[in-house]
Amino acid sequence: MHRMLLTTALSVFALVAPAVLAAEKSIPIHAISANGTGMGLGTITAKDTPQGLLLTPDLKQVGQPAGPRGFHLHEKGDCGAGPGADGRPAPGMAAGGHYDPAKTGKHHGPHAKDGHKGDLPPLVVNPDGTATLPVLAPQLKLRDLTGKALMVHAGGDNYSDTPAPLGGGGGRVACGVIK
Ligand SMILES: [Cu+2]
Repeated sequence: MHRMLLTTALSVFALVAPAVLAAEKSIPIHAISANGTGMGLGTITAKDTPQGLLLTPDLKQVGQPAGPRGFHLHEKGDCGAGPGADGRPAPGMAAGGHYDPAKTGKHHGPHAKDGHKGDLPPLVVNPDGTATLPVLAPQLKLRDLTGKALMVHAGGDNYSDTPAPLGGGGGRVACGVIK
């Protein structure tokens, strides 16, 4: 009898567990510097919805300024430092560029079909340094995230390569590797 119950419980678990595990991902986010990955800032939870990928931040101490920050899916799952524009180590450069499977080379934002697939809506930092406002990425699915990195930039994002490349967000300040 016990054995039957256990077998039943195990088969129910086997059926349900993969669906539960696949339904969302909690991605740990860290401050980054030219020395590599630093303090943990919290998590961003990613979940598929009928409208697209929902990313819900639960972050603290993201730093100033408050307001919208450039936020993207970068192509490599590595938040380490790498050569910056001047060749010296710069934060988060090991994550590579924005996820761009179609090789468009264009930064046009989360709704455009002719640009980086990894362009996300901006991450809003509250005046107290927390970030809690969810964003929706209509062209991404949870499975697109595996093996890449979420990146938060120092400045905003105008969804254009002008006047500055890649939305003008500049340096990389926080990052999370997606397993
Ligand atoms: Cu970026």
